[in-house]
Amino acid sequence: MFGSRKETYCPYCLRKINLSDLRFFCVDEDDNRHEVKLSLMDKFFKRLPTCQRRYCKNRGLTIREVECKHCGEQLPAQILFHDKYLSFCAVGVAGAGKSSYVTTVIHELRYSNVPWVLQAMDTYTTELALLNEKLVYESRNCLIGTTSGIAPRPQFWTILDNSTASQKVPTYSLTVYDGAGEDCEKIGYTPVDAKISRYMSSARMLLIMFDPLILSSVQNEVPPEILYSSIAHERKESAPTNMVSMANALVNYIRQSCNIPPGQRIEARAAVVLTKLDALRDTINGFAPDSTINRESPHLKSKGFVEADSKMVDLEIRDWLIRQGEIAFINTIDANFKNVRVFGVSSFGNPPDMNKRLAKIRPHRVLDPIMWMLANEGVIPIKN
Ligand SMILES: Nc1nc2c(ncn2[C@@H]2O[C@H](COP(=O)(O)OP(=O)(O)OP(=O)(O)O)[C@@H](O)[C@H]2O)c(=O)[nH]1
Ligand SMILES: [Mg+2]
Ligand SMILES: [Zn+2]
Ligand SMILES: [Zn+2]
Repeated sequence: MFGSRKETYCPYCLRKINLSDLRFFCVDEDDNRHEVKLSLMDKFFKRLPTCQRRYCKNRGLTIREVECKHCGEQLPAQILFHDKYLSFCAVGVAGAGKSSYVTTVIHELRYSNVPWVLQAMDTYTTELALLNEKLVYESRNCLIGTTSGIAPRPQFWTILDNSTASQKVPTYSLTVYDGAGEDCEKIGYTPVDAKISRYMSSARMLLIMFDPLILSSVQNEVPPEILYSSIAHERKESAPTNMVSMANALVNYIRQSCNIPPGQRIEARAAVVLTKLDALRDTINGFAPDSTINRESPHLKSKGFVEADSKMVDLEIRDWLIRQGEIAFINTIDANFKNVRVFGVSSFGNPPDMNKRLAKIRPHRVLDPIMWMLANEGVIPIKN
């Protein structure tokens, strides 16, 4: 499951794949889709095949469509040719802020001063990123809830690592799963649930998104207009308030699908991410103005992952969660995952207004969990 770094997995059925596990198709203008087999040379050079059909307009061109032999799902052709296979899966109750978070992370990775270049591998990823980016950054509207009842379609990105001076630019494939909270809350035994749980169990990092605004202790303190604007109203009816039962459902599912006995901790990294930090700014029981969590993230500037800063943030938020009575949630996560780190983020930087319109987007610490994953995968150095 969590194999060595050079291995590639089908992001849908999670089988380990190489060239011979794929089927290739040439699609010419007349929509005459036909299969193209690998030649011996293709296999030897580990390269994509070219169409050899006699009168095909694409003869001699590299194929564009690839599917997994095992599950039949379409994959981006480049997926095999990366130095590392990274993936994360955002889970959390409905309206926790998962999609907003993913949107700002992708935006930060693409447009702020980071040493990486991000490229979408397929049109679905390109279009979704464009749509969400327009909504949030240009129209300044909140996103609407992710469609539930279907397994989330993975988003495929290539990261080009510009931080090394070597001639060959290392590339990493980054798969992002962002499903509907409604589906994570009541995960059962339908085929869709099985698919979602497979995604969760295969991810190299789980982002367990924790919405502080579901806690009654917080609801009593946050000004009503901020509470109103920071909650997903279309989800209000179904919104559960219990992170512990969600955490339990989550770990049971991962255990089952990966066959991990109860006494053994799950290997996947778990980043617990407290969202919507901006909404807590003026609460008495919130974080002190000079606390580490309120300071600017130091990682990018330090060109690495600053362990001391991250550990401090982890402590501050754990302490805060305990003060809110959420010790059972933290215990559940700690008891089940080998590697847990707690983070706090604000995707927007400010709460939306009463009409759910956003001010200029100023993400706070959104890249921290991603930098933790990159540091642990050896992509960026750990600074002590
Ligand atoms: N104040 C504040 N509110 C936020 C922030 N991020 C998200 N929200 C609010 O939370 C609501 C839900 O955000 P989404 O990103 O759609 O949540 P989700 O977890 O993807 O929800 P589902 O797709 O339904 O599971 C938004 O409409 C915003 O009102 C944030 O950084 N600050
Ligand atoms: Mg969503
Ligand atoms: Zn597959
Ligand atoms: Zn052809």
